[in-house]
Order: sequence, then C-alpha cells, then structure tokens
Amino acid sequence: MSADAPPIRVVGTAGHVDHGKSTLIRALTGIDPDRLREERERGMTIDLGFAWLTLPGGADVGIVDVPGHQDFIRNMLAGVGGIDAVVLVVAADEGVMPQTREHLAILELLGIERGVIALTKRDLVDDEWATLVRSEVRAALAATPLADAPLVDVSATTRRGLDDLLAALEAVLGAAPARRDLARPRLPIDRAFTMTGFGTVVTGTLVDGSLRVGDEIEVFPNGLRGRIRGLQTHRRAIDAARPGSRVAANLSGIEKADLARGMVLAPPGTQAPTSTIGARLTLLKDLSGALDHDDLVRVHVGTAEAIARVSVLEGPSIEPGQSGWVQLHLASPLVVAVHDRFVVRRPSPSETLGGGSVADTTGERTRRRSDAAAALERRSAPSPADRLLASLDVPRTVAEAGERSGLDGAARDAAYAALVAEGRAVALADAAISRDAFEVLAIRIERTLAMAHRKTPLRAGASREEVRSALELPAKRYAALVDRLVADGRVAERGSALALPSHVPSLTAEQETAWAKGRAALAIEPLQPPSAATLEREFGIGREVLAALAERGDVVRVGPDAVFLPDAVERFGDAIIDALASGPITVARARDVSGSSRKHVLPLLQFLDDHGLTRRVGDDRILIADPAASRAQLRRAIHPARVQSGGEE
Ligand SMILES: Nc1nc2c(ncn2[C@@H]2O[C@H](COP(=O)(O)OP(=O)(O)OP(=O)(O)O)[C@@H](O)[C@H]2O)c(=O)[nH]1
Ligand SMILES: [Mg+2]
Repeated sequence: MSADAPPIRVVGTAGHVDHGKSTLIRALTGIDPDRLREERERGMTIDLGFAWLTLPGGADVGIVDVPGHQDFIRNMLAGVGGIDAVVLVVAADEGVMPQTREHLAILELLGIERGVIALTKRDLVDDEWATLVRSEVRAALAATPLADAPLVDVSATTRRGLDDLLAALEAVLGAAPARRDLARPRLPIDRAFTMTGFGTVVTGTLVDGSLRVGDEIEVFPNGLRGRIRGLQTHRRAIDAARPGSRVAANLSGIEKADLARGMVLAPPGTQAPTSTIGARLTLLKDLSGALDHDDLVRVHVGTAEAIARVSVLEGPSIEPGQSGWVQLHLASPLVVAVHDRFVVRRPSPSETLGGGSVADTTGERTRRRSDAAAALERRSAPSPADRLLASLDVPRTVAEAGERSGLDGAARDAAYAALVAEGRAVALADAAISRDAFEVLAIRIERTLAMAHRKTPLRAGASREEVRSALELPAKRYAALVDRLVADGRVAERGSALALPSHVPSLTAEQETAWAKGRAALAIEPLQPPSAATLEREFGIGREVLAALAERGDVVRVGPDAVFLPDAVERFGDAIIDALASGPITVARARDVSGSSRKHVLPLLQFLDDHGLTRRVGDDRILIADPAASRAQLRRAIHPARVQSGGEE
C-alpha cells in the first residue's frame, strides 16, 4: 500500500426502474450485478449488486448497482452512501421518470455532487427523439449539483458510447477529492454472508481509515468482537484496505447470524452508538405536506436505517423546501459520526422528505427546544476553530471535542492551537475549555466564596471540597482551575481554605471589644499568658474568634489550648535560637532563658519542632539550621499570611 498508489474509487448507479442500469454495468464490466435468482427471474434489481472495472488510465473502480424500483429505495439508499460519483441512467425511450427525480434528490441530500449521465437504450430511439430527451434531462438536472455533468448516449446492445462513458467517468473521478483518512476506520456493512471454506464475510465501502488483516474489530452496535482473517477488494486478496475502497472482510469469531446490513465494523471501542441525532434538516420542495413536530420518519445513514420521532426545535413544523433544526430520536441506536449525511423518508405513504448532515450525536437534553437549536447552530459553525470552541462549552479533552465537532486530528490540533493563542480557549489539566465557559466557572467560584465569607465571616474561607461541590468537576481539572485563578490573583489560598483575596476574617463590634480585653490579658505576662479556655470563660473569645484572630495575625495558636501574642512567640523563639547556637538545651534551660513556665514552654517548643526549627534528641533540643536561617523560618511560622501575600515583592 504505497502512498502514491492510484486512489480506489467507488461509483454507484442511479435511475428509474428498467432504465438499463444493471445491463449497462454488465456491458462495462462483464459482471452481472443481479446476483439473486429472484432478480434474474424477474429481470429487476431488488438488492444492491457489485462489480468493478479498470479505467483506461489503470485505476480500479468499484461499482455499486442499485435498484430503481420505488419499493426498494431503502436498498438504493444503503448503496449510494459511500460513493465518489454516480452514473445516473436515463432510458432514451422513456426519459425522466419519478425515480430519476427521487434518486437525484437523494444524491443531492447525500452530498454526491459528481457523476456522469448515461442516456441508455439509445438504439431504441432516433436522433430527434434523443435530442428532446437530452433537453428534458438537462432541465431536470438544472439547479442540482449535476447540472453540468457530462451526458453520454449509450447502448448496451450495440455497445455504442461505452468508451466515451468510461472516458467521461475517468475525468469526473480524476477531479474528485481524495477520500479522507481520519485513522478511524468504519466499514458500514452492506452485506453479510458465509462462504464455504472461509466462514463469515461482510462487505462494504470503507470510510475514514484503513483496515488490516489481523486487526481486532468490534461490530457496532451489538458489541461482538472478532478478528479480520482476510481482506479482499474486487476479489483480490490484500493485506490492508484503504479508505474509499470496496472491501470484503473475512471475519473470525463472529457468526453470520449476528451480522446484518446497517451494522458497522470498526476497531474495538472506537464508535459509540447514538439514540439521538441533532441536525439541520432540509426538506425537498415537492412534498405532500409539512413535517410536524413528533412525526415519525425513517432515517437512512450509511447502510443503516432506523425509525425516528422528529423533534422540530424551532416552531411547530418545517414546510416543504425549508430547513430547520431537529433532533431525531431513534427507535434503535445507530453508529454515526458528526458530518455524516442522512436522508429521512416518510414511512407511509412512502416519500423521501429531505436530509442533512449530522451535527450532534450526544443527544444532550436542554430545557428548551430553542436552546438545543442554538447549541446545534454553534456546533455546525463554518470554521473549525469555532466548531471546536462550541464543543468546549464544558471541559473536555481536545480529542473528545474534536470528535464532537467532526474534525480530524490535524484540523483539530491546528484549531486548538489557534484558540489558545487567541485566548479563546484555556487548558485545564487533561482538558480544555472555552474562555467564556472558563469565566462561568470562575464566577461561580467567586460567588461561592463570597457567599461563604458572608455566612461565616470569621472563617479564613471555604474548604476546597466545599467549593468543588458547587462545580462538579473531576479533581484534576478542578485543581488546575483553582491554580489558574490563584495565579491570576482572583482567588487566594489561606492554609487549606480558599478565599477571595479581599477577604479578611472580620469580628463584630462586640467581638472586637472582647478581643481588646483579651489582648490586654495576654500582654500582662506575654510568655505566661492565660489559656484559650480562660480567654473564652473570662472574655467570651471562642475558638472561632481565635481562629479569625490567628488568620488576621493577631495571635499565634501554638497548641490546642495555648495562645500567644506574635511578639511573645518571636521573643521566645529568638531566645531559644540564641541559646541553641552554643549547644543543645533541655526544657528546664529553655524555661530559664525565656523566662516562661514549664506549662507554656512545652507547647512553644513543640511549635518550633513542628515548624522545622528544632528537633528533639533524647531530653535535649537541637537547632536544625544555622541561627540566621532559623530566625527567618521563625518569622515565617509566626506570620504565614504575610509571607504568602508579600513574599515576592
Ligand atoms: N434495446 C436495449 N435494451 C436495453 C438496453 N439496456 C437495457 N435494456 C433492457 O432493459 C431492460 C431493463 O434493464 P435492466 O438493466 O435490468 O434495468 P435496471 O435499470 O437495472 O432496472 P432495475 O434494476 O430494476 O431498476 C432489460 O430487458 C434490458 O435488456 C439497451 O441499451 N438497449
Ligand atoms: Mg438493475
């Protein structure tokens, strides 16, 4: 599989019943696409037929032959989904007929914009008639993407025009864009059968990536897993199948009975069946009536189909020729990707209604239908960056967001880089989020903190967990969000709590009065102060108030019941550091050098231990660092808040 190998193309037929599609394919390829006995007996195509040929230039082309009869339109829909170009067949003797028009409409809805028109059975009419029919065909094609498609007179009987037809097809395919390769292969199954000596075989037109012999695969949506035992394209064994080619895959580990048209083969875990498709639905002009909210339709996408209830998101209905945002609620889940084209038909009376391209497969519920429409609108924005941004309305990995926006790896990465550079997206740990959505989260945090400060003005702030519960973010992303807000100066870390930078725990007037008295009591003998219990009993200064005072830097809580003025702790620490400079000291000596009591010295020494200044060795204390470093460390231990907010200035 070399990179410059000619692209493998797939062409489909289309056109009214009996206009000569299958006969033309047989004449071009030597292969009879009508493989069912019933088809041969009735002289009519019922199900899809497959053939292939080599163009004059050497490129291989797979061919999907579809039935023209209106009863088998669903088979036609399953066949034309993956084609590069169409051979639209119009019989010269009959001209444009109903399914000529219906197939044309379906091709347009599915985004198939290239093709060749074959005016077949040319041997049955004279030149004058042929001229009339040609202008009738041109009129039918006007205002469709095939308006300028080459039109070739052919006859399978006399073989007239067959070479011209192939030349025209070769030119059209040469101008067709390369099939996209997203490295996310999907094989929408159009046939499943057993072959003697091989076992289970499925066929389809491969899209979005390559498959290799030996690959593990999963069948979606039923979840069965197996392995690719062999691959063929146009009956030739190959090691790897490329996107856009017709593929027959021989599977091990999966029974034919578990497979059917409409299922999708892909690497395990790479697809997610959906029950709701969000899209802008465009209705054809000539319909029997409008499409109403809650109407039942049949949705065709890839080789699959499902009944769905239509939720019209704007207004009560969509009129013929108009378009509107809808959600299609599927009766059975389908495997589809954003940007897949789909067609909807009315089950009875049977009628092709319209179609569109999938904008959303997540089926997220919104309170109002108009909100859902607005979300879909954003998600199908024209530029990749805008689409990606619309998917970053909540934190998502860039891969996830890319998938939701229908962007392949390269386009997604470029769009993300641009968004970050423009400040329109923000990274949050493993995820990213739009700037606007980031602001929503930031404001929610600020509001949560403001509320906490109002409710408990004495507390340093709200705990991280408390704030997180207002957001429902996974831990890593939440931590990244908080880090960013702290870095931006919008949120302050106060110990284990979060606060608004402006928040200072505040006391009431009475509490301030009580504290004035308490401070006086603490200052009488700063190194032998009253205990916390005494402060509460005598001055009504409770633990909450003490915590706030500690937060403000008015006191240092040294132990569960020991409270000191900051100056006292500083004096004690300096005295101890001085003494330790000339060797280890005992508790008794610490008491003597500081002029305190044993009861107070014990928690104070513990405080120094806890802050990494000193260490116990037997009955002695020793200094860990040198005296100068220890003094700096002491001041940090006493005034943590001051150091944190002003440390870098
Ligand atoms: N005279 C003449 N008859 C043709 C030509 N092409 C097809 N026919 C005949 O037209 C009839 C229908 O041909 P098919 O090829 O089965 O038509 P089809 O479009 O495949 O029909 P469906 O698949 O049922 O939609 C057959 O009897 C063919 O022999 C032609 O070029 N000249
Ligand atoms: Mg046929």
